[in-house]
Amino acid sequence: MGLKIWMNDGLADEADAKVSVFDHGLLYGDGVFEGIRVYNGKVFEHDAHINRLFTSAHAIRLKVPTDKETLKNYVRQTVDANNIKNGYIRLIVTRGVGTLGLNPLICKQGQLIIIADKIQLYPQELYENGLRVISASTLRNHPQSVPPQIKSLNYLNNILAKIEAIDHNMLEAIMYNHEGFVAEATGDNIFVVKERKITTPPISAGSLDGITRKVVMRLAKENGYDVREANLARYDLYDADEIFLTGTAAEVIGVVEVDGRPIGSGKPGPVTRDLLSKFEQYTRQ
Ligand code: PXG
Repeated sequence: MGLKIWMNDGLADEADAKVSVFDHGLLYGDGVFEGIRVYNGKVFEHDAHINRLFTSAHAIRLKVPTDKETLKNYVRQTVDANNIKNGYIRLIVTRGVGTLGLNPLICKQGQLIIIADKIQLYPQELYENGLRVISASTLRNHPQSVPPQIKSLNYLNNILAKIEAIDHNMLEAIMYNHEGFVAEATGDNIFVVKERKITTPPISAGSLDGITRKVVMRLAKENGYDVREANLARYDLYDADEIFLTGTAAEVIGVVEVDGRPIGSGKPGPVTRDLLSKFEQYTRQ
């Protein structure tokens, strides 16, 4: 028995959930997506994800083929149809069927796909011992090229950096912008802790406006931490007491080595562990 997949205006069996080879999502990576968690049967930060999808679509002049409330309803129906209590939702809007030319305006109707499935998590051991990462030589997309705030179906920028990580037997890489400042990891935002002050690069440094990032910043502030947005250089990573990443899949995970240099004690530090525990409490309440 396969999954039930939402295709445009109704549920389809996984075996029948197919897109055209002329879909510009496939031909050009022309489309947008979201990755969303389900915790205890509840869609986490549902409005924020729907809003970001619409904003991404707006930025590429793609019309989402439904309104926000209806889309939320489709998401819930897909979660229920697959009986997902704790899992992962992938929401995709492609440009739809067109011709072999680039012109997106020929595509008459965006293609909506919603997948609700189990989630592939990092092993628990990595939350206890932390991730080792490298600095990618691949720079984050220039904001005047493909703005990194757009969660587009074209992830080649991040994939090239991910390949560098894999080549070093690592799971993540840090991406820098064209000015040399830290942007984010390939699929997660980044935070640095120095003398208990928490810093994350501003979105203008070339990061996705992460929803986990926003929640973690709020939880940290509510718990008395000094949280700020500021540009970070590679040296600030080497000199950090702690580094952690945030994202829908990873939640909050410590980084214990950057480019062969141990960070802090070489284990996820107290602030990282505290914020992971606060985030878990918040999401599983
Ligand atoms: N930066 C990038 C480039 C991302 O793709 C984040 C930051 C974190 O954003 P959120 O809103 O999730 O806190 C992302 C999100 C996966 C996966 O399967 C990756 C993401 C989201 C969901 C699943 O690796 N990346």
